[in-house]
Amino acid sequence: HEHDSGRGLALETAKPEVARPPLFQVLLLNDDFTPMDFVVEVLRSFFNLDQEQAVQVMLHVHTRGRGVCGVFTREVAETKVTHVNEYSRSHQHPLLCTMEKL
Ligand code: NFA
Repeated sequence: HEHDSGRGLALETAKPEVARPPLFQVLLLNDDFTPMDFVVEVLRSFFNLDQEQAVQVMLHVHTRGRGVCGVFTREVAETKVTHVNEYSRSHQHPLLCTMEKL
C-alpha cells in the first residue's frame, strides 16, 4: 500500500495560510433633503457607531459628498446597503448607501 502523501516534511509542517476575503467599503452619499438627525440614527443603528463617531461621519458626508460607514465582506456589505436603502425609503428620505471594493 501507498502511505506517502507526497507533500514532504517542509510542507507537512507549514502554518496553514487562510485566504482573506475581498473587503468592501460601505458608503453614504450626501443629498440636500435627508435630515442630519436621520443620518446619525442610521449610522448608530446599522453601523454600530457611537454618537460622536456618527456625527463625525455624517458631517464628513455632508461636506465632502460621500463617506465610509464601515468595511465588510461582500455579503455583509450587500445586506447593509439593502437594509439602509429600504429603511431610508420607508421613511421617505432619499439617502443613498452604496458599496465599493477596497
Ligand atoms: N445634506 C443634508 C442636510 O443638509 C444632511 C445629510 C448628511 C444628508 C449626510 C445625507 C448624508 N440636511
